[in-house]
Amino acid sequence: MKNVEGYLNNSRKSKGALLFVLIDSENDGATSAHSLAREAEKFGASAILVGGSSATDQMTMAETVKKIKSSVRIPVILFPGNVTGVVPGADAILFSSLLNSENPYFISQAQALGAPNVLKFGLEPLPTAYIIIGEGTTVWHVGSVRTIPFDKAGLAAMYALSAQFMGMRFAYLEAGSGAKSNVRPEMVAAVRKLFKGFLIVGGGIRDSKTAAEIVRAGADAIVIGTFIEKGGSFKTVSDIVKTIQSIKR
Ligand code: 1GP
Repeated sequence: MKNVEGYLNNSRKSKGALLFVLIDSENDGATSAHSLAREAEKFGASAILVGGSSATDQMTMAETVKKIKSSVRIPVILFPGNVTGVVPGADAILFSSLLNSENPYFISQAQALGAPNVLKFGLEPLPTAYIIIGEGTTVWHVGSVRTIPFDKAGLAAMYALSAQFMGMRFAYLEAGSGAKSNVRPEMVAAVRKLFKGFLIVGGGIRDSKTAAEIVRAGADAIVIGTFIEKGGSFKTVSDIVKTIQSIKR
């Protein structure tokens, strides 16, 4: 797909808030990654994200992306945790800077190392401010994160405003895969006030009530990974899609 950014912005306008399904390329669950992706599309997901902070096997990732790409029509977007997450065959990449990392590697160095392959593989870069909330998750550990507590909405909003000023067109508020708590709606609302771009929220979302609160607070898309990977019902996924698409901003 050409112009994934245009597709996402148009879908946001025409459908309401969107669901992205995250598939870990090293998913070893009972259902294959491409079958999960196909189901996700059937039940209303608008994009498939492939990646994860501990997915480091580039060959498996490339193979998984290829299979998913041939199984769905919605865009396949890489969600890299490191340079190893840059592989051919996807439509686009969340070209992210982990703004609240204490390690410059995750803010700009991995990006410099990964950029030539983004160009070489013809991936559409979606400039994304990646902001991790809370602590104790894998992404928090791997990304050397300077913790933003769940109740410090103002801190997240400061980072989001800086992303706005730096020209990033996407921001991703991340509680971490399998997080016990999701990002609170109050924080989403504080970020929404200042960030004008496409706002993605993920981590620990498993039901339509939570998804609805986050969307009402201003998210353009929510991300669900663990719930689906662990065999959560697609009926719930379908309810989530219907609920978030019915919320008008
Ligand atoms: C993780 O935000 C995503 O990067 C999805 O989180 O796996 O908790 O749904 P979950």
